[in-house]
Order: sequence, then C-alpha cells, then structure tokens
Amino acid sequence: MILSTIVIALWGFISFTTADSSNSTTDAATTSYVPIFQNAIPPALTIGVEQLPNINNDSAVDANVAAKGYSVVNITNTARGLTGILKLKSATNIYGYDFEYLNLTVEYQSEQRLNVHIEPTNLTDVFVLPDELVPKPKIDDDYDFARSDLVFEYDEEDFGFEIVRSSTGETLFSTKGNPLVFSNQFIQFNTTLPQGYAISGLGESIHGSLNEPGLVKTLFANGISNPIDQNDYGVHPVYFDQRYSSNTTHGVFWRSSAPQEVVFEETSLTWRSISGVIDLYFFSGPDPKDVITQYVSQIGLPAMQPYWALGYHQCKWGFETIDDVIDVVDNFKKFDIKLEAMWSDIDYMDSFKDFTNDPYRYPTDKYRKFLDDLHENNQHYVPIFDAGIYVPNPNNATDNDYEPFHLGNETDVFLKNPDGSLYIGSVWPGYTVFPDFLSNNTQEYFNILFKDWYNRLPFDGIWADMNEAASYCVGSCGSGRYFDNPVQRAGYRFSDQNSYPKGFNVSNATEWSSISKSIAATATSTATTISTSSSSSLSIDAKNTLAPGRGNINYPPYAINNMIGNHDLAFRQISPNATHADGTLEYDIHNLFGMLEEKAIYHALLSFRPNKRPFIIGRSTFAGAGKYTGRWGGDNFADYYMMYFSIPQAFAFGSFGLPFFGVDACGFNGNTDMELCSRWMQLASFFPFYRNHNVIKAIPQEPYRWEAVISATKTSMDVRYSLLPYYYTLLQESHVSGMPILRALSWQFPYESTLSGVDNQFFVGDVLIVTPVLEPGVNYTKGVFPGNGDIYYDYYTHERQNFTTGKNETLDAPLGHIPLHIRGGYIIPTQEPGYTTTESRQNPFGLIVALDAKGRASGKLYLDDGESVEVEESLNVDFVASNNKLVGSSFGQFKVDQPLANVTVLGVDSKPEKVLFNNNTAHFDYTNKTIFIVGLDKIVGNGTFNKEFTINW
Ligand code: MIG
Repeated sequence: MILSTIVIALWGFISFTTADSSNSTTDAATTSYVPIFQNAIPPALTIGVEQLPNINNDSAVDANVAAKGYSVVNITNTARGLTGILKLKSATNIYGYDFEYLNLTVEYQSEQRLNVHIEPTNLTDVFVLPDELVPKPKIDDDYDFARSDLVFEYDEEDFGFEIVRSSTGETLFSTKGNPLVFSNQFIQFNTTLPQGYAISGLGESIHGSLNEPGLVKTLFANGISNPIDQNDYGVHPVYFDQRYSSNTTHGVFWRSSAPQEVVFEETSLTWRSISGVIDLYFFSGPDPKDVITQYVSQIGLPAMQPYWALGYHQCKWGFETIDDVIDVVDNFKKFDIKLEAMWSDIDYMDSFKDFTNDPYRYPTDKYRKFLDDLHENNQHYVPIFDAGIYVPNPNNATDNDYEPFHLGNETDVFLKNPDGSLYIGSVWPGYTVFPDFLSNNTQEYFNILFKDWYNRLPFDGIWADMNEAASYCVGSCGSGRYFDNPVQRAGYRFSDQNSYPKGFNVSNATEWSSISKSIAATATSTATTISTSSSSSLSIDAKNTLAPGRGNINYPPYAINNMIGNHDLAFRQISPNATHADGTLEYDIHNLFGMLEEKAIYHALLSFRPNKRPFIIGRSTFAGAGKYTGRWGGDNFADYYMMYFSIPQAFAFGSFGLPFFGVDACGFNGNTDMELCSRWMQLASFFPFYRNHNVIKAIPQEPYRWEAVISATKTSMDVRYSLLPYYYTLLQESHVSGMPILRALSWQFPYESTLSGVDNQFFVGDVLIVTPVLEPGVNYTKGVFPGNGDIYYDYYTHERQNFTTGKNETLDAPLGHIPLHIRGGYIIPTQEPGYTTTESRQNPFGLIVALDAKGRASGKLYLDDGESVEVEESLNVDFVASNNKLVGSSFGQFKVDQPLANVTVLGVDSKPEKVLFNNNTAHFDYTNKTIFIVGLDKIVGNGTFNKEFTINW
C-alpha cells in the first residue's frame, strides 16, 4: 500500500494522457490528445543523495547511552522561576559538536503553564526561533504563583529535570536518568512514560488517534500523498498525554521549527531535533479539552471563518475549460444538490503560472461573467494558488511578459542561494522562484498581486497548495538554467498540436527541442552528483559528517527518516541551504514555509477587503497556522481505510488549533465508486470543511454522478444545513477558546479508559455523535454510547435509544443512512435548509430540545453578520429547559429577523395538555415521546431570538 502511495504521488515525474471525461461544449476542432504535464527539467536534477535514516541503522550510536550529559554549575531563583548554567561533562560530539555551556531558564507562566528553555550561552551559529515567526507564550500577569499546578525539579550532578503535578504528586515528565544532548546539529532529551500510555499529537501523519510503542514520528514538512505513519505536509510539535491512573491530561509543546524526530518506546519517549534550542511548554489541563484550549490559546486561536465556509464545496482537478466548470455548477442546480462554493485547481492557469488565467481555455470575460453569476446566486469561488512563482525565459519576449516574476525580482522578495543568486526551483510551470516571507517587501508584493488578480477575477478565498514548499529539483535547479527554460507544456485538448499553450510564440518550440536534448543528455549522467554547468550553488557536503558552526546543512550527521525519495532533506522540496533575506537558512524554518505563506495571503486578502474574513485552505501548517487558515487533509486515496483515517486526522488537527478541517470526500487519488462515495459524502458532511475533490485522471465524482449518491448526499446535506446555526456557534466557540469542533469520545468522557483511542466515531460539539460505516458491503455499523445513564436519541426518528453503557451497539446502516444520535441534556439551534447558506439564513429557526433523565437540557446559539473581522454586533442566546419549561434569553445587539418556527422536545413521558409560547397557546403534536411544536412563527412573529421567551408544556 505504501509503495503504491509513492508511485501515485510523484506527479512531477509522470506523464499520462487525458481521459475524455467532459462534455464541454467548447469548439473541439483543435482536439488532440497529447501527454500532459511534461516535466521540463532534466531528471538528473530530481535525484537526491541517498541517506540511511539513523533509526534504520543498527550500528548507529545511541546518544542516550554514549553521551555524558551536563551538570548544574549554578542556579538562581527569579520572580517567576529560576535561571542557571549547565556545563558539559565531557564532549562526545556524536551527531554534532557539543556546546560546553548552556543557559537554563524556567518560567512559571500561569497556574497551568510552565516553560523550560535551554540554549547555549554562546548563540553564535545557533538558530533561535524569533517571536515574530512563532509567538512565544507569555507570562499571565495576574496569576497566583503559589497556585501553579506544575512544579520543576532537577538533579544537579547529572542534570535532568522533572515536571510534577502538584495536586497529585505525579511525575508528568522526567529526563532524569538520561543525558541531555545539545550540539550544533543534534539535540536530544528523553522522558519516562507510564506503561500503556495514551498519547496523541505530534503531527502530521496519517495514524490512528494514539501513538504506540515502536512508533517513530518524523516532523518535517513534505508534500506527499498521505503516507501512513510517515511525515507529511505540516508539523505540529505537541503531544497530549492522557492518564487514566489519575484522570488527568497534560500537554507538551516544543516550540521549535527544526526538523525533528520522536521515538516512542514501551515506557519512554525520545525527542530529537537537528537544530534550534530547547523551548518546552507544559500545559497542565487537567482535562483533555482544557489542555487543548490552553495550548491553542497560546499558539494562536483559530480564525473565525465566514458563514458561507460551512456550505458545500466542489472541486476537481482537470476542468479543462471554464465551460466544464460552468457545467458542474449547472448540474448541481439541475439535480437540486446544494452547492455553496465552486473551486478551481491549476487548470485555470495560463501554463500553471500563478496570478494568470489561460486566455483560451479560461478567457477573462467569460470567467468574469461566471463569477458574477455565481455571486448573483449567493455562491462562491475559490481558486488554487501554488507556492512557486514562474521564472520566465528572459530571451523570449512572449514568455518574459510575466510581471509577478519581475516585480518580485525587482523588489527582492525571492529566496536565494547561499551565494546570493536566486534559488531556482521547479514546479508545475517549469522553473520557479519562491517568495521569501522573511524579506521586507514580500507582504507588499502579495498585496499588489492578489489585489490585481481579485480585481480581474473576484474570488472568495484562496486554496494554498504546494506550500511545504514543493520543488522537483534537489537543490537549486541552477540559476543559469532558466535562460533555456522551455515553457511548461500544458497539454489540454484545446492547446495546439505541440501542446504549448495556444497562441504561444512558436519559437519556443525550437527551445523545447534543444532543452529536451539536454535533458536526455543529463539524464544519463550519474544521479548522485548534481553537477550542473550553471551557477547552482548547491553545496555538496560530504555525506553526514560533523562540521563546526552551523554544521552540515544539506546532509546532517543525524539523518532523520524523511519519508520521500531516498530521505534526502532536499528531495521534492526547497533545499535546506536556501537562504532567507536575513540569512536564516531554510534548514531551520522549512517547517514554517506553509504557515508564513498562509499568513501573508491572509494579510494580502485583508489589505483590499479590510473587514471581510479571509477564507484560506492550506496544505502545510505549523503550530499557530489556524489563526490564518483552515486545512484539508491533502492527497488521500479513494479507499475505505482513508475514509476511516479522516476521523483521527480531524481529531489531530482540532487539537493543533485547526478545527476548520476536512478531507477530499470520495477520495483524491484513484477512482472512487458509488458505495464509497455515498458513504463518504455522508461522513464528510459532518466535518467543518465539506469538500469533494479528486485527481485529474480519475473518474469524475461529483455527487450527481450516481443515483444512490445523489440521495445519500441530499439527505446529509439537509441535515448539515439544518444544523448550520449549531456549527456556526461551534466555530465561534473554537475561535474564542480553541475548542475543537469534532471531538473524540475520550475528550468528552475523559475518565472512561475504554474510550481511549476510539476513532471510528466522533462528537460534533458536545451533542451529536456520528457513527459512520467505514467498510464496504455492510448494512450495519457498530458504536459505543458513553456516559453513566446518559440518554441518546436517534436524530432522524427522535426515538430514545435503549443503549447499554459500555456495550458495542450494532446499528442499522443501509446505504444512504449514517447513524446520528443526540445526547440528552442539550438543546441545539437549527434553521430550515436552503440551497445556499445565504438562503438558509433567511429561513425560520428551530430548536431540538433533547431532555436528559431528569428532564433538563441546555444549549446556546451565536450569530453575527457572518463576514466581519471586527464584529460590532453579535447575538448570544442561551436556552435552558427544566420542569417542562424552556427559557431563551439573548444578549447582544445583532438583530435576527427570522422567527422561531419549530421546537421539538425529545424525551417527554406523557402528552402535555397544552403548550404555551409566552402565554399564547401553540399548536403541537405528540408521538414517540416527542412534542413537535410547529407553526410557531404564526403566533410569535419575527425576531424571536432578540428577546427573552418562554415555552411551557
Ligand atoms: O502536484 O494542483 O494536493 O489537491 O489537485 C500536485 C494539483 C498538485 C496537489 C494537491 C491536489 C491538487 C494537485 N496538487
């Protein structure tokens, strides 16, 4: 499975032909089928130096055994902790040169947070992560120092430290007994763990919700299709340790952007990094949700999404023309399937160049009209944006007419080689450069280009792809090369014979033939020495040797298990020696590229629409990225196992402060089928971000392609859109507190150890529990319904369920049905679904009141205009029910005209004589122990939620 993953994922190296899957009406006279995405670079430039990852090397030295560690020279107490000096006992220089003296700083930052910071006393040649790139958690001004739940203890002779929870006396973290290793290219510490631990976090990887002994996690961003257990798009260096022995959970965050590795063993965890300093934050919880919110509120609370983001999104790679896109939007309407936002992959671009649109396939006037029509219908549009900026051939006038490169080059915003020349990568358009987000002019550069693009084609959000950032050359492709850059061959049906973009200056054909000869020639040279005749300044360090100063950047002495290629850190992405404006090496902040780009896009969008919430979905994220972007899961596969993995993936991203998460419904790579797509469209409808997307050559998978998928999708979309007020309330809660939207059962019931690691079911907020079908060919599914004496109701039938706590219940789940239950004790706001979120917002509200065993329930609603960054008027409504009475009380200025029309009260033992709304008799039905109060709008008038109201039954 993993092997096929790699093959399918290496798009840059594959040529294939298009399948005719469109019924476009555009003039087809020029149709010719040719290989598409011909890669324009010599293959030899794409092969890295093979690395043997240390974890696969049996003869590699174990630093825990060989290193001698440090001892304490002195310690001084400070107002909020202590400082001290550590001295190296004796140098072993295992994977780098050991630092002799270290500064230790311990800071009690709040009652639940403690920081341990260790860095060399001499910081020359040490990368210390600046506050501006990743904000440092700060001391809370007004906490009671004496009440800290965390205590730092240390050993002097063989320096080691412990973090103890004062309320229980339990050791949460202990490096004692293992040496601290701190050298220029290798930092390591180790903590003991209790047997049978339940630890989650440490992303990103495709994995179940808990990490287990034997697992090695590599934390290094790369752009590969969802490999299991390996490093992937983003880096989130934090873990959550849930302990059932004491019913407490704590979290540990290493604020480091360096390439890292974490090894889980039976009773220990070893954490390594190959640059940076130690900057650890401990969060004391004590419940899992406390730890998550404590962590997320320090790294950066998630952006508030616009209301429309909760609608349904459709995408596909391979819409050759704007007509194909228009067809899809029309088809949704024809089949009466809701569509909120249409997306475009790289198809719309002119030869894959950012900020352009193909003048023949996506002509501006038609494109613009399409967007105007969409907006007219309250729909939205999100185009893709790639990280690499095309470098035109200066000797070709047609090609050289690419302003985004020239503007950036003139204002000096691109990444450099160590010698100061441009760092040249290769992505879809051919040779590219990359914006350097540490350069002073880059934000302005983005502001100008995004605004320009928006003025031509008013999009509603940005999809930030390839921002790990991907580049197909290993190392700089060579600064001289772009002079002979043949334009990337687009290869769509409507391109000309040779598959250059239609209208492209034919003289390029000549260039292509010369470069293709040179490609052929280079391909035969040996792969491991990237010798180019150009001015490439990729330094070919001797393999994995120690070096003083910053060390051996390209081939560090400690080789982490970077998943792709042959483990070379430069494989398929910008190489470690690429250099930022202030001299910072890509090596040290590679893991931040995606987040810094998302941040720059966020501010660019705000620069011309200052009070509209930017909508961004990114691929590579780091701790704190949620402040700017939502996330999709990247390139998954059209298979059941991947559908399952989307659940632990959602838990992980929720805990990383990226609650606005979803995956490619029905699967990205490979062909989906009716059954899988039907199940997945239903499951995905409960994820905060709901989008269907797939790869270019796979069969189309819009939900209207199969009868059964149409009906399954409609059913689930109706549920989702009914629940929009509930989802929006959850979005806002996550925005102000960091609380995830999709929640693991073990977070909701933290003291029930049997729920540890359950990830085939999930809660939406505190109230709804989803039990999806995750395998083919079955008409049932299984799930647990926790809580002591908790009541669960079937969402669709309103029936109270006869579940037994702790039992794995079997639920009917024929195709088209996804089990959904409501937990008693809660009230959720609903709204009649419309075709779009805008229309839904015009409709009357409803309430579902699910009583607990004592006849009580409560809930809330948050509303605002759905788009302002600075929210001036908002509305909070609290609902409380007990003793046959429901009270709604509202706070805030935001006016909601829509009336409350329906109230459904679940779990009412006998039929009430009458139902009163503010003393007016209301019409109701009673069946199945459920009161259905309908047509309330007739008696209550508009704006029910603007004032207090009461319902008695
Ligand atoms: O090299 O833009 O993850 O969603 O369809 C692949 C084409 C580039 C990767 C994204 C995927 C997108 C694809 N992109």
